[in-house]
Amino acid sequence: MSAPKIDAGVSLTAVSAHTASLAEVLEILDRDGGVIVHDMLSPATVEKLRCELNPTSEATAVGPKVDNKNVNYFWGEQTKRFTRLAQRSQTFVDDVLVHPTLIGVADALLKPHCASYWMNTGQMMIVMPSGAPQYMHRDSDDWPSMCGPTKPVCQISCMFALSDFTAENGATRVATGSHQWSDFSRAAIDSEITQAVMPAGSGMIYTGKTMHSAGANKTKNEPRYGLHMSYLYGWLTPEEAGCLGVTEERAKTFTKQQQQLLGYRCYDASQINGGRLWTVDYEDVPTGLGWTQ
Ligand SMILES: O=C(O)CCC(=O)C(=O)O
Repeated sequence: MSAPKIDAGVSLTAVSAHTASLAEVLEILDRDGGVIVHDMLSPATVEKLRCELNPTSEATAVGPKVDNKNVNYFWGEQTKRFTRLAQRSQTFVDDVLVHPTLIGVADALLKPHCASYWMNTGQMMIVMPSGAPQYMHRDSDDWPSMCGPTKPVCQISCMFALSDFTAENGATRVATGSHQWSDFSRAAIDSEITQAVMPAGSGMIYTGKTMHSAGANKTKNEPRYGLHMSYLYGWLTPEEAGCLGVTEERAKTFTKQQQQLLGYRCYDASQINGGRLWTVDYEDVPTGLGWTQ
């Protein structure tokens, strides 16, 4: 099935995880730089994630965490953020980290350039009432020499809605088509920006080259619960030190794929004429650490 035949424009196209093929998702992503996929998570899964992460959501303070004005503004003075989701939520490990739609997209777009990819970060982004809009950016700006009009996509992201995302409560803003601009130094103008308005359980999948930001939360009492999940080439340094955020004891219970994504496996490019990275005593991580199982 091919993507709905609408002209590429400002608005994001939405499809259903129940009916959309991977080819359709990839076609829209390639055209617009972002695609909303409804029902990626069931209501029960959203509820479990919210419950498992709630103690940390409650305990996390809003706003600045470092002594740098720009970083604090970027993170959001009224935004609660925390990572280590694989340590804090089994549902994250089972239903988000290895979500089949995301793995399908990451396999298609990242695997041609790496032997394996890993988690860039899994991050709660809770924009609290009166939160200001974040400035527009590209996630791949973190690796400047990898972010430009002619560069391949080195990162794939998804913003999951764990509460309804509305225009008022800070739904992610997206400059559709910005992944294909010939000039990455130019700013987006208002008429080029839309918002990922979507019900809880949906995800907005976007590339590291797509300009976007958190929207303003203009409500008085409605936090916007977003869960960001992203993947990165296995030979680039991720934003989050995934394996340091999860105890070895817990990581041993995960599947090989989950371990790989969290940095509990080495990056092995020996089959494609590359080397082995992220080893322990020259061994794959579990062997080097002396795991018996
Ligand atoms: O919260 C959002 O909607 C987007 C946040 C974001 O893009 C970021 O923090 O990098």
